[in-house]
Amino acid sequence: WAEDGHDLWLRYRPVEAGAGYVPTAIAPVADTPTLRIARAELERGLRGLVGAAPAGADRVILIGTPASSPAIAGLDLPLKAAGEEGYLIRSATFDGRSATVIAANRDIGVLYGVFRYLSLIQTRQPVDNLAIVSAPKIKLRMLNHWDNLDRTVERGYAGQSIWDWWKLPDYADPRYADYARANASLGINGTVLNNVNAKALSLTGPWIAKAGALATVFRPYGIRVYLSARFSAPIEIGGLKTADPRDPAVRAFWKAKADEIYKVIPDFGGFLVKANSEGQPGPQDYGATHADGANMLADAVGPHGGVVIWRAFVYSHEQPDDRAKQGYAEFKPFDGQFRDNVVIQVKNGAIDFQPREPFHPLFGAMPKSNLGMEFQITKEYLGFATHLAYLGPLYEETLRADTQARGKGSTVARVIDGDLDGRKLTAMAGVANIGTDRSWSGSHFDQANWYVFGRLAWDPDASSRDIAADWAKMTFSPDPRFVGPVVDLMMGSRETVVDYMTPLGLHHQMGRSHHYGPGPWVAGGERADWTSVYYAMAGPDGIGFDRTARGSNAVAQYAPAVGACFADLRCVDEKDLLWFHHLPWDYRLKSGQTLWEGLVTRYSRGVAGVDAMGKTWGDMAPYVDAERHAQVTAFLKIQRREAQWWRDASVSWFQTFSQRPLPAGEALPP
Ligand code: GCW
Repeated sequence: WAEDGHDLWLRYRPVEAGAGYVPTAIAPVADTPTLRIARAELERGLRGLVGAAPAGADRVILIGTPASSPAIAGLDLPLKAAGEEGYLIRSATFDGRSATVIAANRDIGVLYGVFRYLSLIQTRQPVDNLAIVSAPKIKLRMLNHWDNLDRTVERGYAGQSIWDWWKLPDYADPRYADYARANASLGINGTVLNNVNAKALSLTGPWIAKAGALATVFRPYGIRVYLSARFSAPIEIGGLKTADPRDPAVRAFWKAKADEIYKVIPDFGGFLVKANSEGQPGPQDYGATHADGANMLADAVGPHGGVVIWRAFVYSHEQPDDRAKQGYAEFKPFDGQFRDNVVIQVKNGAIDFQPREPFHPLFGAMPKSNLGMEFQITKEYLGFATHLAYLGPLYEETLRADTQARGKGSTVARVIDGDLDGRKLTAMAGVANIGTDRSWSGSHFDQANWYVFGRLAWDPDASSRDIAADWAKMTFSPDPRFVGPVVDLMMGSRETVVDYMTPLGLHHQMGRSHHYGPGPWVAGGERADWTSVYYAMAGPDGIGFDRTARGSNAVAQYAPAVGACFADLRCVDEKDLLWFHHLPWDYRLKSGQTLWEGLVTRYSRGVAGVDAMGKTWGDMAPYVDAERHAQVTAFLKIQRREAQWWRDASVSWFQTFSQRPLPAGEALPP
């Protein structure tokens, strides 16, 4: 069949002869919606990987919960560690046959366990002597779709929205179940259907019914539906004159709206809100606070078990201060004032999903609030769908960063999994890269970013390299001659993009508003603080944004030891140099090069990095079907050309300020 990528990492192609796996029978499974799906998945996977079990097969798999399976109840398994969503996989003997048991406290854990078991075979690990227990460390593992009601997708590069609103609720496209299945294979358990730049229309009856139809498809896969809420909805669809969260009529509107939604979607997850940011309405329009706004909505959904996810991505051009400081400045003072069912969703960095950002200063700074992580899976600032950039290392870098909020070892991962401050309601969201594209994500390698996001949401301490290896084996080939080079390629790919776009801590140098390609010269306009020139601060004297005490003092928003390090040229990592410092062109880097030379060298290194990826990929032809191999090859050519474009444009532009010659061996086109 067509290798168009639609199967994602769930391809289940036959294992090589002699790999040592044998056909296995599946013991009878209780008939519940989720267990039916789990059984079908197991059957599909096993049949594809190792073939159908012959009658009387001497190996058997038992799946279920103690409540649904007397056999499993009889095994008296230590299921406590599996929690509400986790699972246990054990090799055992049952009725004299050798058996594998996949057990959980709830049906959804069984489904997750089935996917895990199949992945063991997909990645060619032994399955004879298993003793696995796994439970998610984060409670809400969610995708955020920036999908509009007209099916365009903000910052989407993979076609239209997969939500076919026009035909909903009457027709449920089979893609919805495929989508739920893929997400369940990663343990993702929530999805926000519509863009955070929300329309009030999405909260009207007909649209609630459409969301309800999707929720019905997703439910047996353990996925809850959420909606982005427009803060001014009480005016737009409620006939009110205000959306002031302190106004009783406004509060009543939201309570009634929540009741209406829960009638249709009894397990509705809750609201995601972007308020008072980039022109969106919010409580500050009425002199009220983020806490007032979030708590009002929390009170509306709380009685139904819902949550409010309130974004900390706030900034406005009317605020003259460094944009990087605004989120912290607006939220930190309200620590402890948000309801228990509110999550403050914080982007990984303080500006906006750049190829590299230091971790957001809010992590560790609000111990009395639920702080969730927001990563971007779609590559708004990293070359859209064609540039190959595996984001695992980006996510991992943020998760492992040490906030030092409670001394050394206070990693961002421990903030968001609740461990550091004993928080129970924990969350990690990824802005989806999913669309109607045949390969779902716009390119084959962009599937890896969806995959690694899901895996890290389950376990934020997992290794992005291990995850890349699993993905590469499942998606392409488990042949070590493929996996070794391709995992190395993936692991280096994001740094390569950093090199040719924004080396040494530069940021936001992309073209205006579309964010594709170089635009370091972008300046002025209504919002000077949104532009490249403002972020690079290049001039005859040097380059970089001074966030030390001499400049915007953004470093003061971090724990003292962390801020002191960022501010200190002897301590700050050169990867973040120009994020925190404005330095002369002749400043000496650790390598002994001047800053100017080091910049140029890094841009060139980025171009060379794409060349190297192209070579490696070329060598992989024997291990990959021609169809997918050709697409990746073509996209790498685009990336090579555009890396050069980035380098040449950036070096030319900055040379007008540095007024220095290029280092030996470097040249620009005439
Ligand atoms: O990354 C920026 C994008 C906007 C986006 C905004 C946000 C949804 O350029 O398109 O709007 O951030 O996260 O709210």
